[in-house]
Amino acid sequence: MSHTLPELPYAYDALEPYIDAKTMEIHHTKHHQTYIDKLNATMGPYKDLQGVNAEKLLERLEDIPEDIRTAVRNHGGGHANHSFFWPILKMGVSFTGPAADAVTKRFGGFEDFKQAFSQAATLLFGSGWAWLVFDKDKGSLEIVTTANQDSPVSTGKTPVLGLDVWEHAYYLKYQNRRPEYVEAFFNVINWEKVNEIYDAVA
Ligand code: MN3
Repeated sequence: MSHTLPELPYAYDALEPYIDAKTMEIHHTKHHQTYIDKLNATMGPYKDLQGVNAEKLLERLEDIPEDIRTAVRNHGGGHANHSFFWPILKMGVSFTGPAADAVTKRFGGFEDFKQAFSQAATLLFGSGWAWLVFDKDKGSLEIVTTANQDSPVSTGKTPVLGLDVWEHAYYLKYQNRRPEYVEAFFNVINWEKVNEIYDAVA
């Protein structure tokens, strides 16, 4: 079983004007596809690992053979992170439901959460992701960032919401203005999907 590109649950222009259609198309068909192609090439000689989904591989990176561990971390991470990202985007979903309640309880309200998350996403140096995760050890929601395509699941944290802040995610429309892209993201968060994810992990 090889890894395949998941279909987007919406059209490329569905997030306009916040995230433009061209960026979505290139991001999905080129960037995400490339992570998948490289992950499949990496897994080629490892028949017993070929049927394992990317998140499961990332949850136990220490058990992955050393000669492919970095490739699994990068390309498996790229596949898992983008697969997580697409469904949590949608236009016009209101901040309500169990995840919203938990966010309000943890951070003091939507605006406080937005500020804390935006700061993390904006200050992250270089390429990576900002995340809202459920930390099972602490039993609470936390904001974390990861470098490159590292996944929170590799450190035992479960993503509830995530934002790709690689330049490829925003450069066509926003060029170097990452803070504007981060601001725009808050208009296209699919809180219905985030509620589903939160209910399954918390
Ligand atoms: Mn990306």
